[in-house]
Amino acid sequence: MREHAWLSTLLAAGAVSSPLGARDSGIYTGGDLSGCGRPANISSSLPHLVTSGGMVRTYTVHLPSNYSETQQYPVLVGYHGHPGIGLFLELDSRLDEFAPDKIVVYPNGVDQAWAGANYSKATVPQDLQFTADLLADLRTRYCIDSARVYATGMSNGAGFVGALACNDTVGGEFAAFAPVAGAYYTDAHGPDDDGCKPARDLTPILEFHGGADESVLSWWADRNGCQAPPEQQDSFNDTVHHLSWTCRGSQGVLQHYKVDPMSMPSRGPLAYCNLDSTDSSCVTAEHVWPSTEPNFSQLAAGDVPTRIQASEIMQDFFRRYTRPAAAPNTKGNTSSPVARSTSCRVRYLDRSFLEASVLLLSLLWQLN
Ligand SMILES: *[C@@H]1O[C@H](CO)[C@@H](O)[C@H](O)[C@H]1NC(C)=O
Ligand SMILES: *[C@@H]1O[C@H](CO)[C@@H](O)[C@H](O)[C@H]1NC(C)=O
Ligand SMILES: *[C@@H]1O[C@H](CO)[C@@H](O)[C@H](O)[C@H]1NC(C)=O
Ligand SMILES: *[C@@H]1O[C@H](CO)[C@@H](O)[C@H](O)[C@H]1NC(C)=O
Ligand SMILES: *[C@@H]1O[C@H](CO)[C@@H](O)[C@H](O)[C@H]1NC(C)=O
Ligand SMILES: *[C@@H]1O[C@H](CO)[C@@H](O)[C@H](O)[C@H]1NC(C)=O
Ligand SMILES: CC(=O)N[C@H]1CO[C@H](CO)[C@@H](O)[C@@H]1O
Repeated sequence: MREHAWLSTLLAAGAVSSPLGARDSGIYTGGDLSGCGRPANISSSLPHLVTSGGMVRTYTVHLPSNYSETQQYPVLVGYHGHPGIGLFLELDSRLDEFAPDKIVVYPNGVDQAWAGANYSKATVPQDLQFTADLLADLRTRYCIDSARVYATGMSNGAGFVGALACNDTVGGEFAAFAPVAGAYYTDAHGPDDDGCKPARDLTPILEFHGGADESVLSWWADRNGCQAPPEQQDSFNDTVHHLSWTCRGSQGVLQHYKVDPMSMPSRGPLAYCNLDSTDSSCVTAEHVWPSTEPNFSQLAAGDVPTRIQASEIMQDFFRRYTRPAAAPNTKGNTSSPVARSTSCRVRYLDRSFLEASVLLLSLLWQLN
């Protein structure tokens, strides 16, 4: 298609600017632009199928409501928790509503899990490769700003976001990471472990947790060359703690929101806590997606809403980061391109069938 090649050339030359503003010369402008100029069906939420590592993998996509194939959009990939599917994270986090400017992607793990845990069916290299294949597939379908690709995830999915942040090839495709209530199975051996090879000297990470083991954070502080101690702000009557590190001269590259865990409130899990409430049973969030309205992960955990809205806070964090062009990394060579699976074939499934099954699954999941 000549028209499309012409558009790609224009975009590559920067003649058509990103909807989010101009770029600095030090910013990554590579990435496949073949999806630019290709009209997309905005109302379709059909899952995309990608063959990766010999398996057929799936992901769903939410386009901005005013998506235009001549503009490049940032991407947010959200990894669900276990047991779960992308739709659960979508319902729980409402990321596409909190990130209306981004193409929001919900991939599905193998057997409702992401790699790293002892129950995971896929291996870490398989799920990393799936992420690489997913991004490659996405770039051929939609007009992507490859300098603004972000990752978030919940619990087991957040643990996998940690594995991504530790990867110097496909991990390097991401500008920033925001894991929520992560179970970090793969990053478990300290800051100098060979298994963690971040793509760049600075890895922007915003992490949310109730009462987590904070060693992984201190390792990232070490890897990012952050100053100790971090700045700490306590709010909501000292129940929400925000830690922010300055790393290699850059403020807030590593941030942490800790919402104090509380015992199960006597009023029961369905109670709705008013944000202005002074009732201390209204602060919780051990292993949930922090949101100010009750959501599924909170209900499932017998929890109540939190004072903070993770889906919103992470957008402000992502907005600050763009993938740098070069990777002045002392730890590894990041200039090598991300490999794609050799057999990358894509198909569609019938939407109504899938949606019905997914709805049924989500109902079963809630009853669990
Ligand atoms: C777009 O997707 C919707 C929902 O899947 C479908 O009903 C509609 O026919 C599609 N439109 C086009 C032009 O493909
Ligand atoms: C598209 O929608 C987003 C989110 O609502 C808005 O911020 C942006 O300005 C819109 N862009 C255009 C070109 O209308
Ligand atoms: C998986 O690991 C958890 C601890 O993280 C442990 O409690 C559980 O027994 C393990 N399960 C298997 C099947 O190894
Ligand atoms: C990073 O992920 C790729 C898969 O895209 C894999 O081939 C490579 O071994 C991983 N690197 C590390 C350090 O884990
Ligand atoms: C703050 O916490 C203290 C101690 O738990 C409690 O006495 C006080 O009422 C709380 N104040 C507000 C505004 O929640
Ligand atoms: C980094 O990788 C690229 C592509 O594989 C290679 O051309 C280059 O020589 C490597 N650089 C270093 C410093 O190893
Ligand atoms: C972020 C957020 O508030 N998410 C949702 C949690 O789930 C409930 C039930 O669907 C929604 O009402 C919330 O908006």
